[in-house]
Amino acid sequence: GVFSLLRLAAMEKNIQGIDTVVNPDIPLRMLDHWDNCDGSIERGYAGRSFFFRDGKILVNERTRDYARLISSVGINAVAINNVNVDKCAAQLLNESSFTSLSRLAKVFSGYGIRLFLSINYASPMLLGGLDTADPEDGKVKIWWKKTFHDIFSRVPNLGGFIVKADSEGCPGPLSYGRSQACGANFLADLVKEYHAVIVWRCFVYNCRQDWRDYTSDRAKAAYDNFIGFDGAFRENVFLQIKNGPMDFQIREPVSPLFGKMQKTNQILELQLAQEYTGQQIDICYLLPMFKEILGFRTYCRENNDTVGDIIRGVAFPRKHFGIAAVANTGDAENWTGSDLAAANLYGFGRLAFSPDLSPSEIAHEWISLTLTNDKTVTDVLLGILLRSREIYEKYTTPFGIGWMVTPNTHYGPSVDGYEYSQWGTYHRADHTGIGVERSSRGTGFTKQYFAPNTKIFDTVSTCPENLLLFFHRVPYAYVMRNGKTLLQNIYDSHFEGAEDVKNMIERFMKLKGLIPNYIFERILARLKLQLKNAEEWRDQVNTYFYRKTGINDVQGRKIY
Ligand code: GCW
Repeated sequence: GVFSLLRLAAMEKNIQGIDTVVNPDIPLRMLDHWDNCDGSIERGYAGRSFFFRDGKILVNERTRDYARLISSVGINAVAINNVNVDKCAAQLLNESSFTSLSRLAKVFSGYGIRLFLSINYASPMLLGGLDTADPEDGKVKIWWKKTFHDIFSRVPNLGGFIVKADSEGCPGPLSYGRSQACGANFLADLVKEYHAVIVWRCFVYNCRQDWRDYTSDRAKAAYDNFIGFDGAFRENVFLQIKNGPMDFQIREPVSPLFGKMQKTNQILELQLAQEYTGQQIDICYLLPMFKEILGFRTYCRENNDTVGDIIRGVAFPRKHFGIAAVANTGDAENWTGSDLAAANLYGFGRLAFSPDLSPSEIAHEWISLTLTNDKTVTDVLLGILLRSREIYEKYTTPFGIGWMVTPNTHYGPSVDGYEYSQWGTYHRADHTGIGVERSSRGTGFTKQYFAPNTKIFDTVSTCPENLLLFFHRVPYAYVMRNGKTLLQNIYDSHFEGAEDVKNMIERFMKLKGLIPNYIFERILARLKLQLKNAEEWRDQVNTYFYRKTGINDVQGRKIY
């Protein structure tokens, strides 16, 4: 309440006689930090961790500032460590960590935030010296029971644990022939007496695929691995589902698990850390994307069937729903490295609390609270933020194709970077066309949706064009709705995207003297890097397709 009063005051709104009640629609509103205990951050673009340094947990002024910061925007749960839990981070379950964790948890609880930890499924082996982590093994059960007893009796305000199991090399129940439900329920039963929950991630897929294999489709994996267990999970298990079926690309369809899992607690997982969306160098205001995801109609019921309805608990009568995002913070002075990336952190919290707010209202609030109410600044920054996602998409991977990034780092173009790798993220471009056919005539991914969506996505003429190449293999000569061929649209999109970045910089220059100079310079420095990146994407992608097809740009622009 106080924070919202402060917000109104900062926005110079009339607060006389104010009498409002605002309740959060989504009960669990969580930030997931991918911080490692050595102080590094997986996919971190804003400096080092402020939770860990050299194997130690940090609790200091910044911890309090952080708690206040995120509480002010509506967050009520935080997981402080990476879901990839190495041996060092596994020690968070050890006695030696409890004093610091307890201090941290107390700071959080002062701001209404519950602490979560990511745990390694094989902890009984890593920490307890056992030779197995099989959930059906008696010794394993005794080990976890004691471990949970110890940590819950020493660390207050602990909400539960996140588990990345059987995913990208992380251990899990599958290694012992046990199901995902068995693995999750086993832990859930043991933490129940502490009123804690198990957040179980659905990012389970084969990361050792053979690129020659046209029969398997990574997009289908999460659904295939979990749909059979709907209703089989305990009341205190939440499944955490990434927004799309692949992995936080600039555009993906919504995961078909939403709507299909009707008897299971769910958390929608988003990514604020801009791993595939510009790495907090390129501007990419993500709220338009988040809003689209919440608004997606699943057709699981006649009405109230959107993802937003599901995670608000309106679509299905269940108590436990949530929204989580991979955090984009670090020890950078401005928290997010890029000043404008802070709008994503702010916006995620606001949207989680009040999903009906629009991306533009949220951006407006953020500009007022962070910088100024000056009209020129507001107009320029609103214009930049609100178009930034579309621009990033234009110069990188339009029409839903995704990937084409530099392997490992995931910044900058490498069209075939993942094409012959094991990760299952192929575009399969040749001289005639591009894309994976995921319709009912292809891998059958579209059949994971309810019928109206299957139909829409199945048919090239009704498939949204911004997802055309996600769902279909399309010849370059295919004529799109604007009357131009797919190839010409690919060329145009990249030329325009890079041009848009130039215009964005021009508009931004008007802010000199209107916002603090050090902030102006910090943003400008990143914008210049963004332009270089955009030009690199434009030239590499266009050259790639020109060389594959030998077909000229109709406007005769420079392609190499
Ligand atoms: O996209 C991938 C990232 C990994 C990450 C993984 C996940 C934490 O590249 O760095 O690991 O997703 O979500 O588990």
